[in-house]
Amino acid sequence: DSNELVPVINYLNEQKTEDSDRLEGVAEGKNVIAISLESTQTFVVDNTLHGEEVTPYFNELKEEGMYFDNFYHQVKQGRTSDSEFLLANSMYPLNRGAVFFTHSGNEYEAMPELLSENGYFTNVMHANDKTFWNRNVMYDSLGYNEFFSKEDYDVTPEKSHGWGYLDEYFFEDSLEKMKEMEEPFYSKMITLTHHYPFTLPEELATIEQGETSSTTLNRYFQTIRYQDEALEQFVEEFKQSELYDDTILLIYGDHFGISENHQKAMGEYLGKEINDYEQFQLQRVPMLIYGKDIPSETNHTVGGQIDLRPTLTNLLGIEDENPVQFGQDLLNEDRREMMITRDGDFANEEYVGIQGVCYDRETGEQVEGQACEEGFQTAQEELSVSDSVIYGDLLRYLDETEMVNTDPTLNKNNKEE
Ligand code: GP9
Repeated sequence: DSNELVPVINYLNEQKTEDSDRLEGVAEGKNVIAISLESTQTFVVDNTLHGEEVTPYFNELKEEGMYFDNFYHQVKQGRTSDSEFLLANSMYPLNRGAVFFTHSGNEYEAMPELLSENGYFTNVMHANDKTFWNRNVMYDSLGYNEFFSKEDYDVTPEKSHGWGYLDEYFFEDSLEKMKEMEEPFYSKMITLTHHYPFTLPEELATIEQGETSSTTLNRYFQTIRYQDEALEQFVEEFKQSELYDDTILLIYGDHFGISENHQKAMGEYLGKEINDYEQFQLQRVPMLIYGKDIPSETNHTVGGQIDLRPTLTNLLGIEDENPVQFGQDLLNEDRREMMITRDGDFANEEYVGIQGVCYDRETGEQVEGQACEEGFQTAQEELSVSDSVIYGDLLRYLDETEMVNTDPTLNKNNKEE
């Protein structure tokens, strides 16, 4: 019943810090284009291969916007769909299976619904089959107004490779659709080409493959370069369009592309041994907010995908009354600086805690003693509180619970007096 939500809200209130108003409402009423970059990890950013930048365009673009360099993905088996879940709900995905499949029938108070209530036309653009990850079902539960899937794109064999529609055409068609959209809109675009096993037709490759002992990693460089060029074409055309003045971009990596099976090769590329600490740090994904009124800066706060929703609603100046959110605004200087993974590991300002072992976050040196104890405990508690919301479908009690909490005349104890 509705009482089950009370401990959740109490826990979240304990974690909460004062709201800050940094850049609050700076993008009020503006369109939002969220771009989910497939398998894109931070280790390629500002990095080179054969003396060439791997992602030259992103490297340049991030200097013009607000870039977050300690931002982690928090997905598990649901991969891209888990990252979508994190963005929409600011809750953790599940430890097993994909919540998009297992709990699509739950009630959510997701961001698309909130934005839609605030006058936005909310939609997802992804040129894959609409049933993949059960998206067609889950998107309704999350409150999206529309899903532009494969059938809405001009997908032909000539314009496809690997997983399907090539990013360059996907970006091109999507921008055309946005130019016609009613405003304000919130569009989430999900790229596809830079996906395992990272193959690319020879004529589309503009950088030589890597020379490590892993062909997967070697190919990764070519497909990420391809994605970078597709992004360039999109953003440059976007800048020339009328949308530019009234739109912000939120660009982020969805999850890792190179698994720990390729540690040896990754070590060869990065020139260091990939131990547990380095493997953890490899779970960082790029995150960039870009638009006319967004200042240029590199922000080092430790955060993750769970923080995207509160960050975005702050920029849009939208009052988000759903208290069941585990993330915190990345722009809030007093925020709890902590990122918890689905495995119960964590990073905070000082430490990284991995499977019971504690490291200094900056140096990677192992730290003896109890320094990470509290962090591990918080991680466990937080994951189980988040899980309780999903397993119990507790958001369906949200309205009731809030009434009980805020209206003293409805409070049982008061009534009895
Ligand atoms: C499929 C795409 C990739 O539609 O989102 O999913 P992934 O395998 O990365 O979860």
